Amino acid sequence: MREGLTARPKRLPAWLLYDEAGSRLFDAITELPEYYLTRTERGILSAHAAEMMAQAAAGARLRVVELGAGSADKTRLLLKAAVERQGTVLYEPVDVSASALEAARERIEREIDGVTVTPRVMDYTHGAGSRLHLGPVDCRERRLVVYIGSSIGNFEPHQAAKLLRRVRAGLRTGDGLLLGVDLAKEDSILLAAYDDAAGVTAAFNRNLLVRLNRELDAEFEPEAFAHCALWNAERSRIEMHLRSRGAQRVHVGALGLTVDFSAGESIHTENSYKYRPGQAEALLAEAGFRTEATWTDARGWFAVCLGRAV
Ligand code: AVI
Repeated sequence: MREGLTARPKRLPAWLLYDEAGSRLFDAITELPEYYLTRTERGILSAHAAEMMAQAAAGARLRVVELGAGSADKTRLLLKAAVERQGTVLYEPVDVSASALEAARERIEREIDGVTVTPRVMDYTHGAGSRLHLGPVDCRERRLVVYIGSSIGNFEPHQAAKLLRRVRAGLRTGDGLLLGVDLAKEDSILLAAYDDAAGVTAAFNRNLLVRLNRELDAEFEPEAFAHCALWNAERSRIEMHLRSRGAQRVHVGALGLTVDFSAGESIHTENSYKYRPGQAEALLAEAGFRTEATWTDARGWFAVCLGRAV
């Protein structure tokens, strides 16, 4: 935090957005009319789940791992398709939140017969080592890692490549990766999705300051910062910032730090990369996956790619 608040321009890591209140606000974002991502991806999964599972299985039994599973809402479509194909399926959701995993386990086992859930509490983004430890797998099974929701878009391109290489290193040749990416599109659609009329995304962004006040004894006045979403066309990303409405000085007690803001100065809080045609496939190739299929919606706003570990 000290590094980010004393940097020029100022920045804070996006993971800070997801405390309990932030996670609730993010869930609310996924339901907003402007936030097309969740419903578009759900539409793609719902239309193609059976085909996705058949292609990923390639004649074997599948075991499904999900990174950043959260409530695993959309994944249920895939699990249902897997159960229809092979009768039963083992589902291994990975998330940092034990409570979210437990809720997902309870709901999935109650609602879908044939799914056994074995949750893993793990921070897959910061794990030590060069490979993701996914545990042993039956030699007659193939693993399918599901990484959907455009979460990969919140990583810088080099970090995204590194993460997928770690995933690949944890898999065997022939295993699969199902990756959901948001695609570049008209600015007005992107900007509305990250600056909604009801102000939910603004509250989500400002909640980061509320968290710093609580956890680091900081004295931010959240309303003294404006939520700002920008489209950076050159880098193909939406940026979220908190822009100081005026000149102000903020004390951060736990750091013994005083931070000065000039009017209009901002803290960069998140990037959300939007992929151009062929970029997701290139990222997969760089990480050791051959793209076998890419499914999109009719408007071409979102894509789900199936990569095969080679
Ligand atoms: C979690 N992630 C995919 C969201 C996104 O769209 O980049 C986070 C988010 N930030 C603002 N709105 C949603």
